[in-house]
Amino acid sequence: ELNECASNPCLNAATCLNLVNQFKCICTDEFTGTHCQHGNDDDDDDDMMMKMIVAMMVMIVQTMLKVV
Ligand SMILES: [Ca+2]
Repeated sequence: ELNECASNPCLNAATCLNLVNQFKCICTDEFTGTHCQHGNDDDDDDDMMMKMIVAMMVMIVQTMLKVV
Protein backbone atom coordinates (compact mmCIF):
# COMPACT_ATOMS: atom_id res chain seq x y z
CA GLU A 1 0.00 0.00 0.00
CA LEU A 2 1.54 3.19 -1.19
CA ASN A 3 0.90 6.76 -0.35
CA GLU A 4 -0.34 7.94 -3.73
CA CYS A 5 -0.31 11.47 -2.44
CA ALA A 6 3.46 11.38 -1.97
CA SER A 7 4.02 12.62 -5.52
CA ASN A 8 1.58 15.50 -5.02
CA PRO A 9 -0.81 14.45 -7.81
CA CYS A 10 -3.39 17.06 -6.88
CA LEU A 11 -2.96 20.46 -8.49
CA ASN A 12 -4.16 23.94 -7.67
CA ALA A 13 -4.07 23.75 -3.88
CA ALA A 14 -6.31 20.66 -3.81
CA THR A 15 -6.31 18.32 -0.83
CA CYS A 16 -5.13 14.76 -1.57
CA LEU A 17 -6.79 11.77 0.08
CA ASN A 18 -4.58 8.68 0.27
CA LEU A 19 -6.85 5.69 -0.44
CA VAL A 20 -6.21 1.98 -1.09
CA ASN A 21 -4.41 1.79 -4.44
CA GLN A 22 -5.73 5.17 -5.45
CA PHE A 23 -5.97 8.76 -4.46
CA LYS A 24 -8.68 11.35 -4.56
CA CYS A 25 -8.25 15.05 -4.95
CA ILE A 26 -10.56 17.37 -3.06
CA CYS A 27 -10.61 20.38 -5.34
CA THR A 28 -11.23 23.94 -4.36
CA ASP A 29 -14.38 25.54 -5.76
CA GLU A 30 -12.51 26.96 -8.72
CA PHE A 31 -11.14 23.65 -10.02
CA THR A 32 -12.35 20.24 -11.17
CA GLY A 33 -10.99 17.05 -12.73
CA THR A 34 -9.18 14.01 -11.34
CA HIS A 35 -6.16 16.13 -10.53
CA CYS A 36 -8.11 19.36 -10.12
CA GLN A 37 -6.34 20.44 -13.29
CA HIS A 38 -9.38 22.09 -14.83
CA GLY A 39 -10.31 25.59 -13.77
CA ASN A 40 -14.10 25.91 -13.65
CA ASP A 41 -14.07 29.67 -13.82
CA ASP A 42 -11.48 29.72 -16.59
CA ASP A 43 -13.51 27.30 -18.69
CA ASP A 44 -16.64 29.37 -18.18
CA ASP A 45 -14.78 32.51 -19.14
CA ASP A 46 -13.47 30.86 -22.28
CA ASP A 47 -16.96 29.73 -23.23
CA MET A 48 -18.34 33.21 -22.63
CA MET A 49 -15.55 34.76 -24.67
CA MET A 50 -16.11 32.32 -27.53
CA LYS A 51 -19.86 32.99 -27.51
CA MET A 52 -19.24 36.74 -27.54
CA ILE A 53 -16.77 36.42 -30.42
CA VAL A 54 -19.20 34.26 -32.40
CA ALA A 55 -22.05 36.68 -31.71
CA MET A 56 -19.90 39.61 -32.87
CA MET A 57 -18.89 37.73 -36.02
CA VAL A 58 -22.54 37.03 -36.80
CA MET A 59 -23.41 40.71 -36.28
CA ILE A 60 -20.55 41.81 -38.53
CA VAL A 61 -21.54 39.38 -41.28
CA GLN A 62 -25.18 40.46 -41.05
CA THR A 63 -24.15 44.12 -41.26
CA MET A 64 -21.94 43.41 -44.28
CA LEU A 65 -24.76 41.52 -46.00
CA LYS A 66 -27.08 44.49 -45.46
CA VAL A 67 -24.52 46.92 -46.89
CA VAL A 68 -23.92 44.74 -49.95
CA1 LIG B 1 -2.68 4.60 -0.86
